[in-house]
Amino acid sequence: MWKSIIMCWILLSYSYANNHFYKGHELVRVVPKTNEHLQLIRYFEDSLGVDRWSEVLQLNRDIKMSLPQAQASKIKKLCKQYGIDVTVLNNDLDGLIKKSDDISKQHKIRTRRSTKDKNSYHLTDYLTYQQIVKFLDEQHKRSPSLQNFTSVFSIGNTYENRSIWTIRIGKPSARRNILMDCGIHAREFISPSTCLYMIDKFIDEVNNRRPSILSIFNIYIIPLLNPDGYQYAQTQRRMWRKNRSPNNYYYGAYSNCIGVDLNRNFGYHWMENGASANPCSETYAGPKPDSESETQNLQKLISQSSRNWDAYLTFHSYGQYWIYPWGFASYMPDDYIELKNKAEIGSEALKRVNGTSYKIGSAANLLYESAGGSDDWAKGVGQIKYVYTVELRPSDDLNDAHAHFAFMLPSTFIEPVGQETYVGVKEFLRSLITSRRQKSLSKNNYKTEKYPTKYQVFGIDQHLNISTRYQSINIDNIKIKSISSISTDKFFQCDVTDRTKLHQIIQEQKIEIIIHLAALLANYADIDKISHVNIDEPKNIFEARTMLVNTLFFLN
Ligand code: 0X9
Ligand code: ZN
Repeated sequence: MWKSIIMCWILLSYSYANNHFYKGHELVRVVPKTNEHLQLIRYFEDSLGVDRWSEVLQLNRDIKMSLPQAQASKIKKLCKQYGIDVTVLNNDLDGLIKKSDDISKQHKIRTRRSTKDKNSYHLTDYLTYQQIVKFLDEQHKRSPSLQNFTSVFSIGNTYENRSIWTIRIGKPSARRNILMDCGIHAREFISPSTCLYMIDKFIDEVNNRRPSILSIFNIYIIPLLNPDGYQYAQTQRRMWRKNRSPNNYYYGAYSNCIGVDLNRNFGYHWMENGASANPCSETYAGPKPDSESETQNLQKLISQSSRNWDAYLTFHSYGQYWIYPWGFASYMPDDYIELKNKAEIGSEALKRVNGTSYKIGSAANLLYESAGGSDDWAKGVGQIKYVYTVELRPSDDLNDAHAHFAFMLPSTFIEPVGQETYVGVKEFLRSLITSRRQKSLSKNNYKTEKYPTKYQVFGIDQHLNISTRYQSINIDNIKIKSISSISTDKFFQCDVTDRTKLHQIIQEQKIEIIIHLAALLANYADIDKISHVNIDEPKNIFEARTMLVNTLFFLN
């Protein structure tokens, strides 16, 4: 009795901690009609703490975003000023989180009553990190006589020192390897639960001595790549996306904001598109490519030369997309037809289970351009041929009955999503066996691009009253007098490899703020370290503003 009262109290206080933060956050829908609208939305994301929930960022498409309470009226005013209609879908994100939690709690009570099967606890609840560790151990021990079919190991630790556990399932003689990961983004709870579902089912196959796929492939599954972020999302902030590494020393400037978006941190065309240099942004790419231990650990596993990977699948949510590279730019990999065909095979099989439809396409074309994803790295650097990001349920079509749950799918969905995804993935794997093995990208095809040396150097913006530390780059501290106050005559062209010239310009023009690359060059002699290029002329005032605010540096 007392035990249950204490449990209830713990549960209640957890939900309180989680929900409290989102009180008054508004969930809105906008439809950008012009490129200027798109830029304005990017600016909201990068500089006003707006969290875009919709995968797609394209003209004339619905975009769902959550607005922090403090900025909501300002953002809505700007939208009005620039002719963007705003529909408020929900004026309290708290309420939405609570609704999903309530459904999950009911589900837990119902399933606990209806089943005595101890092994299915991963279907009733989104497990904690500790429970996932225990689950892997139990799965490994499930059939002692077949124990060499599985092994559990850590690929390394996270910033907060948690092990990133991995399970290998397959006949020891299997020569080909498949890699899957889940939970790169903390708040996408349906992703780790789907990996756990698949682990359970693959091990069932081993036990039933039906290991046809598993005699050809060793399947490596990392059910939770970002355990620090996940734990934080489960206990503190349900919408947390990044990892938990602090950004308190950022090339000489400080930020109190925590976390790097791991899916912007991978060092292939890093920061070229759709990623932020602002540590407070949800899509902060990190201080440099591959800076995060979670990123490095995954890369180490992929790069182990003894392993020959046929495919890499990374599971996210939401939107129901089966996506192939590239994300950094909208052109296609040479072999995209093969990637597309196999995605079709997988998603058609998936659909046959519960009728769930997936859209297929390249990340940049189907969603938006964004660089630094694990998928692009796995293909571009890791040389894996079949690489996919699978965005699980719900759909992002607002007409879909479950779309409103977004990242907060109640636990009632764990089983159907796991079931259909498992079938889709298995069919996809079968298709790899039947098709003739393609030669993977030869190492020589991988070109290391030469970094251009011409960059924009921004002049001082009289309208920015900026204090001396990065941590104060909070839009309210910056005190923008007018958003349209930056004009292009304040930009100076300069070859930043010419450091004497750079400093001369800086002194002559009294430049105090320069963009990322130039600042890096000012601080670092080693030019090879610089892989971030963002050399486009800002197309309009929003892009200029966003680039400026996101890439501020101060020369002392
Ligand atoms: O933006 C992302 O990282 C992924 N969507 S999510 O809503 N789960 O955050 C999509 C990644 C697609 N791949 C690349 N852009 N490389
Ligand atoms: Zn994601």
